[in-house]
Amino acid sequence: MVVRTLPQYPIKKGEPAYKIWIFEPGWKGELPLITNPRQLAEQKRPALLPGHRLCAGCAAPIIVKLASLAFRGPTIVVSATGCIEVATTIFPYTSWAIPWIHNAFENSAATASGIESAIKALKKTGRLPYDHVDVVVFAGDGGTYDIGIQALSGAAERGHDFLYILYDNEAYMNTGIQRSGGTPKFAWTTTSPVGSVIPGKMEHKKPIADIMVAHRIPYVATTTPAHWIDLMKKVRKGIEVNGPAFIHALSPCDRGWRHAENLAIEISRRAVDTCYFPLWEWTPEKGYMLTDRSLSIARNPKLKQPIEKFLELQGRFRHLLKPENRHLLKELQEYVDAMWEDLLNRATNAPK
Ligand SMILES: Cc1ncc(C[n+]2csc(CCOP(=O)(O)OP(=O)(O)O)c2C)c(N)n1
Ligand code: SF4
Ligand SMILES: [Mg+2]
Repeated sequence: MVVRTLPQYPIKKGEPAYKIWIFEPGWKGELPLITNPRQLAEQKRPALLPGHRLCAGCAAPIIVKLASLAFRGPTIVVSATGCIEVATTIFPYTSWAIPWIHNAFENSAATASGIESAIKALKKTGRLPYDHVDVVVFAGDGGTYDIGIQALSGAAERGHDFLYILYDNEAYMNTGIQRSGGTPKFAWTTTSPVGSVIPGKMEHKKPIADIMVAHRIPYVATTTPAHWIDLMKKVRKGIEVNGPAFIHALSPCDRGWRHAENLAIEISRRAVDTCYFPLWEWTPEKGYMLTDRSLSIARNPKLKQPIEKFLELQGRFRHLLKPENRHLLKELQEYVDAMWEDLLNRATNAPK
């Protein structure tokens, strides 16, 4: 089956912002299927099928499903060891409806590089029956901030054409909630316990998306599953650029963050509303650009919420709301404010 190349982002002037071009596997129409999110949910089958064993209330499968609704297809998914991998491919079953490969914890970007090189070679010799085959990685924070950064940095520097989606649940979750370079300061984890010696993790989160910007790859963005149009648009952009693209998606984990099973979306929303996790994208042409709710907050600072709004729903931060830890809360608020100010100064579309 020959697959047509679909229209490129950005969407044309005058079209509703939510309009997204979708390729449905097996679809043979002349024009791309154009749909809105509601139709999309009704019509398009996500790449991740029901029956996986990720925890009830986990944000990770929401991210995968939304992302896959924006795939143009055909797509090959690469999975680092982590919750998404262990819970979707329990031998002899799989929840993936598209080609999928598991690699070791540390080398998903290297695996993606190899696949992309093979696709290029097939294309060059006329043996690829498609205009393009997209390669998308899903890897956790442990597999990205820590053990996978070498492979990721190398693949970015070599310029391989793939999209890397980091689902950041801010700890090594499937192995028992150990702290990672993505765990925020003062969060409880099993290796940064809260007690009389330390009040949780003592270091701040590594600025992983900014580190990817420093590689000057074609596209870098942040997103959350609560901002689903934002997420799908960014995934599609990341796929359509030529060269490496990186998307940092916040991924609440009810087990590790100690929150109720129905709160992943609300917590994602509050992460953005408090400016703990701002939404932006970066391209070499335009630099940092705020998107969605973060752009609204930049235009109307009254919308910005205090950091407690993000913390109060999560057991991993319970100690920060005790009266004796008010100074820690103040420190965290000042850190978030400083990071937000810094981003406002860098964002080319923030009101100056
Ligand atoms: C080299 C190596 N070290 C350790 C492990 C054990 N291990 C597998 S997954 C994992 C944690 C993954 O954390 P993260 O990438 O954040 O994904 P999550 O489980 O949180 O989804 C660890 C420590 C491994 N598989 N390989
Ligand atoms: S441990 Fe957390 S990230 Fe892993 S499946 Fe459960 S809720 Fe999701
Ligand atoms: Mg993790």
